[in-house]
Amino acid sequence: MTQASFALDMTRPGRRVDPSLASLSYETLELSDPTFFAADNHGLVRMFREMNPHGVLRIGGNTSDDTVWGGYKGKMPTYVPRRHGKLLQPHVLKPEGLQALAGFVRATGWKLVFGVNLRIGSPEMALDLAQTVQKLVGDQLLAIQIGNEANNYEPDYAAFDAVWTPYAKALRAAGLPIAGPDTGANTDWVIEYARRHAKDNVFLSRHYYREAAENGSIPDLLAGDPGFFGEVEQIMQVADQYGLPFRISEGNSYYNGGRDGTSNVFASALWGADFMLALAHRGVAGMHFHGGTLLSVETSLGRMAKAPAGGDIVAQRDAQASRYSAIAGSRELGFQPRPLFHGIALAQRFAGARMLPGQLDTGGANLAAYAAKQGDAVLVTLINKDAQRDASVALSGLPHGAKGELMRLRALALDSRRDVSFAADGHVSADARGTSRIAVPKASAVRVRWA
Ligand code: BDP
Repeated sequence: MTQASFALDMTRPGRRVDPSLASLSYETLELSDPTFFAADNHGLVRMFREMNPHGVLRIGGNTSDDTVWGGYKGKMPTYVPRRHGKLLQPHVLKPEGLQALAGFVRATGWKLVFGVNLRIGSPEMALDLAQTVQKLVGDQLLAIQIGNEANNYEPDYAAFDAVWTPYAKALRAAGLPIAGPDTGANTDWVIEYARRHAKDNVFLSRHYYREAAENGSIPDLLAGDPGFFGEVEQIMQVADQYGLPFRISEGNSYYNGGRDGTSNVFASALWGADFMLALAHRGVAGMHFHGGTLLSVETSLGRMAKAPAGGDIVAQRDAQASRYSAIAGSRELGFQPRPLFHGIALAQRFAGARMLPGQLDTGGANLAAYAAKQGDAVLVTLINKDAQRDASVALSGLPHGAKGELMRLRALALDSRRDVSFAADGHVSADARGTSRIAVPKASAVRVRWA
């Protein structure tokens, strides 16, 4: 048993956790089935509301830059999208897909971030699409974003800025809210973009994936990514300077569709909870986990996909979803949470709270700890990402004599694909000096709400 400690400091409250922290990202191609994002797709509406009643849905990804707007009456630009060297037919977004999306957004209460095609070089078509989105979605439209990971097709920031500017001008002149730059991984782009365009934007954005799926593994995922959080701190300095929120508008464990046996197992739940709280601690407003159907994500990568049939209903639903998706299933089969969903739900319990600093001594285990003040209550989350070591964590700095309500996130093993639970697990008390001891078994997390 590893002896660890976590000393809370109630005297220096930090960042407020934005209620939209738990957010999602889907491919534009998903709208080609107007029964998916639809008000009467009750199973999916329920999953969204359960994850977060105040979330933000971002529609974009590679397929946003491969899509032409079917409702556009102007001159269609000639263009063939290319991905991984393959020539593809552009996807046509039909008005029914957008109408259904508007109904879905209303049914969930979520806000919408919508991506328009930058690669095609038609600000006119983008404006027409964005205005249609705004007409349908109203004030639930948070922002239009222009292009997806333009760093993959523009040689440098200056080239991106040059093609982006006519779009931004057209959208702003029409009174549309915009956000960006939605770069894949270029922190310098975000900073330069903020310097040039902060006043025209409602938030700043970039993406995050730890690595390519080919290089993924459970130990790699759970090892953490301190270099990335250094970049987040750089962006937050600039975001604060301009008074803009910063969102990870798309991201997940591993790109190229996620890694089977890592992105879709219990390890991803511990990773997701830790990742979100590490972002919130630094003041990041939202984390949009990318996912959706296997078909749309594989198509976004220029690959063909067909979900294998067979197995019990849980396996069948699982097969419908991209490997990193937090939600699996289909309208016909019903929807179910992936392990990651439960990790997101755990972190989302911090919504609206003010993060508190704390001194963590891990005792050598792979442990993360977060605390926050939520009204009169104090929240503490301990995440034991260690595959070998159980931990016993001595907490101090708690409200004296407080009663703590436990919830545990657990599964049989780090590579469990199902039977993940996030459930109440009794009570503990802090003593008269405000200390308490909590056991956190290996590969599990606990959340304690002290009142
Ligand atoms: C991102 C793209 C998204 C892909 C994802 C991936 O925006 O469309 O599905 O990578 O590779 O770069 O999984």
